[in-house]
Amino acid sequence: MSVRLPGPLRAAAAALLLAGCSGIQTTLDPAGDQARHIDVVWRTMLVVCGIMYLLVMAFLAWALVRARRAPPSDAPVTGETAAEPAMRRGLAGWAALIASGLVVLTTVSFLVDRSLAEQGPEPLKVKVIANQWWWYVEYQGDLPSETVVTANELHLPIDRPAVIQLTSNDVIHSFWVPNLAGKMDLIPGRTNYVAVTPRRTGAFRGQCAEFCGFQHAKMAFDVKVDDAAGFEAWKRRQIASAADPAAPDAVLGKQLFNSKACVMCHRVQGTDAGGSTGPDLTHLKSRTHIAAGTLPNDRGSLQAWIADPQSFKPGTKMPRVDLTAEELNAIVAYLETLG
Ligand code: HEC
Ligand SMILES: [Cu+2]
Repeated sequence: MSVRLPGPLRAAAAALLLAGCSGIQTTLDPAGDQARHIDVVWRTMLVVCGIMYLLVMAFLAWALVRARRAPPSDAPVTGETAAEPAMRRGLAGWAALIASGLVVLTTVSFLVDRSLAEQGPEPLKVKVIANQWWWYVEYQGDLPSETVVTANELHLPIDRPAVIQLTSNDVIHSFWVPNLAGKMDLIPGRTNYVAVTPRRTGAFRGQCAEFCGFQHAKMAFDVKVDDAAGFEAWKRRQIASAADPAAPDAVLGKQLFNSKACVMCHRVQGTDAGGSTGPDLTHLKSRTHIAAGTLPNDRGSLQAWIADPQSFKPGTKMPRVDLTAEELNAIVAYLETLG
């Protein structure tokens, strides 16, 4: 459903409506079916309400001009004046116009609401569990050994419907990738679903859209839409266990990681680390950001984050673990091998 305008008018409308509206976190640059449908509602509302507004303003201006022109009269009004039948017709027309505007808005939002609830055939299933303040992401495989677990990053293949199953471990959060779909709450003890069918490859940004505590603003995630082959390749890499480090400092780092508190909260598949209160780190380096979009995933940020997580994300559930500079260096050298 899209409005077709003649060429030049289209270009003007596009310039007006879209100037500066493209981006990786905006509803105005849809990259999937659901976001495109929501965009139709938005544009319909803008056009219908815009026309109504202009009409009201035009009549108001007309009435003001007429009132000034009319000769002052003190004579009491009795009976029906000559203008009244015309006014009655005008009012009826106005009421009909408002009613049809509302009917258009209701119909469009009803149809779009229905389309948002539809799940495509054989959708890809992804499980997302919200935590204060990060996202657990899981792709179930046919076998338990094919299950992919990651964090703060969602990978989707283009043109394939996906259903994202949403729940929460603590408070209510809201899952929102504006370029792909609308918001959906993640509620403890309840499972919600959101359907997304990406139609454009690229990187997008999601954000928790429900105030969930101190670090609500630092609860973002990356969304990567890839072609089918790229997605499968990513999945295969994620299924693999972490490779054993070879460099001496990384070997030491692995030992330290597994003997310090890190091991209680983080999982590294294929090692003794099996904690689940924090993000899975098996393929940490394959991700773009750490701490839910808070810092870029580079050596310096990892070092700074582990040295003092609270200074980047006050209140975060990752405590400061006492480490010497050498220990910190070794642990980061180990984490850098988790590709
Ligand atoms: C009490 C549990 C706990 C301990 C102990 C802990 N962490 Fe964490 N860690 C977390 C949580 C929770 C997060 C998510 C923080 C956030 O984004 O708010 C996290 C995030 C991280 C991240 C960023 C991961 C990502 O993908 O965003 C790294 C790297 C990390 N921790 C490494 C370590 C290392 C190394 C140690 C040991 C020195 C350690 N953690 C100790 C709970 C813990
Ligand atoms: Cu949240």
